[in-house]
Amino acid sequence: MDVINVDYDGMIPNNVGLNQDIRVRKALEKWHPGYLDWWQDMGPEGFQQSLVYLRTAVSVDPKGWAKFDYVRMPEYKWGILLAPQVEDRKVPFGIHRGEKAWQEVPGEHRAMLRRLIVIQGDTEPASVEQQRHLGKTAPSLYDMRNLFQVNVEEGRHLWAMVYLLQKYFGADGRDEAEALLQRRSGDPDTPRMLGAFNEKTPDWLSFFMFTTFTDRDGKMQLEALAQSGFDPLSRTCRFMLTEEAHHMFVGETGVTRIVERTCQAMRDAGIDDPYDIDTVRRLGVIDLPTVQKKANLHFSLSLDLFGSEISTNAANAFHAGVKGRFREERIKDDHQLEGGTYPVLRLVDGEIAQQDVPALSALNMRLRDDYVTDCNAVAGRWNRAIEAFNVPFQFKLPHVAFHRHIGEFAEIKADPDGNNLGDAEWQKRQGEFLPSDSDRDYIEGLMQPQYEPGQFAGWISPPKVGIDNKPGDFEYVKMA
Ligand code: BYC
Repeated sequence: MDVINVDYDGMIPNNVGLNQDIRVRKALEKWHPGYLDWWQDMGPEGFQQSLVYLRTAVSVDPKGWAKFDYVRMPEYKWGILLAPQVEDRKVPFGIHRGEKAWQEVPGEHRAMLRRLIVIQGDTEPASVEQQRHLGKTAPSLYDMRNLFQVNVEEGRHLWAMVYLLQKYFGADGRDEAEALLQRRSGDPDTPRMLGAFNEKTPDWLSFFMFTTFTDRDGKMQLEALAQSGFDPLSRTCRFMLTEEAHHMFVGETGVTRIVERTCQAMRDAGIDDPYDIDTVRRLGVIDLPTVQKKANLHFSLSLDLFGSEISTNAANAFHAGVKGRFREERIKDDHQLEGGTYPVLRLVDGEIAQQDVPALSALNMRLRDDYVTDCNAVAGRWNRAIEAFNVPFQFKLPHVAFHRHIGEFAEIKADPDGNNLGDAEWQKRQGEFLPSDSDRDYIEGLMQPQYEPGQFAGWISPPKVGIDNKPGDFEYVKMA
């Protein structure tokens, strides 16, 4: 078996030797039609017959893993790709630290591993479902192509988790793989598992915020799972991270382009005050305070995805060697955390206070802290784009207590600075911090499609470079 180049002979491209693994191949071939039905029902609405200039993974070699070509989405080659095996890999943390990494699921950690793989798997189709209407309002063919690229790759990430379930978890795994095709984002009876994946992605600013903040949670969770002592999970997540980078690029640069367009329009019209919202909106661009509100919403929803600050689940997963920390190998400690402490923000007598708690129970908080650092760097880059236009406005990520539904701060109603407002004050003022109905209506009104090659909707700037270095007027999507 060639672990670098992908076998394209069978129905399912893979570098895991599926042709020799008849049981798993048959199970996946049986799952495939249900997946395609799901894609037709819940994948991008319209455009299924359009030719989209997509990248497909053809290798797991970091130097040249993808090829670009026109593809109809239902014919995309969703494959199963694992990063190459690291010879003699050891469990990097927890009670089993230093033992040989597991090639099979250890019986005592089976339920925990299955739960983590199912949760990870559930988010992938959920995001496709959330984004399925957006093609109809794409601000350009370039953006439409990026949306569909993200969608097909999230579909591939579902395949990646389903492979693990089918290969390593027997009948339970098969049932879970089926259930992943049954749940639906936002459905009151059969919702997706995590909160943020049941929210709407109603417009393109939301899409860019989602790919900035929620895909970045994906990055952190995948990094933590890539450390796993269960080697197939580690290898799967390592390769998924390669694709995830583009999703975050789409999000961050999407917001940058919106911000630049707004600043440019303000400059051209001689408007200095970014808070003069009505005047800015008359230019047909998205005012910066509204962009901030969307950031507040998507950042806070994404913080919930880290679970509770103090978590026995997370402690157990680390202790067992199943889920590690962000860049575990770069951390200088005993990698077992039996004695240490970690500072956690908590709600103590109604006040937000920092407390040292056992490090093992604070792992969700720690991963979230690493995430917040990463997000602050993004906000810094957006601010530099604003500074280039001398517009007096700076984005600021809200306090971690703001608008939370999970963990220490779920009970309080804090403003973006972390002041507890109480219910009545929050009801009165939430429209200052989160998109209001009129903000949403305004943005929705802007969402008119622009399908001419090289043309962009008036509220967003063109990108600096094309995908795969294509010229500005490249036809990224050929409509059917
Ligand atoms: N919503 O100890 P706790 C991505 C539940 S995104 C609903 O606080 P734990 C992507 C929890 O299940 C990354 N329920 O938390 C991005 C538990 O319930 P049970 C996806 C929640 O377990 C964009 C209870 O509360 N991957 O890839 O330490 C596009 C107490 O749990 C939530 C992963 O998340 C919530 N937000 O941590 C596409 C990695 N939070 O079981 C894709 C796998 C907690 O007691 N998952 N609960 O009934 C995990 O590592 C952990 O399960 C979590 C939660 C981080 C999610």
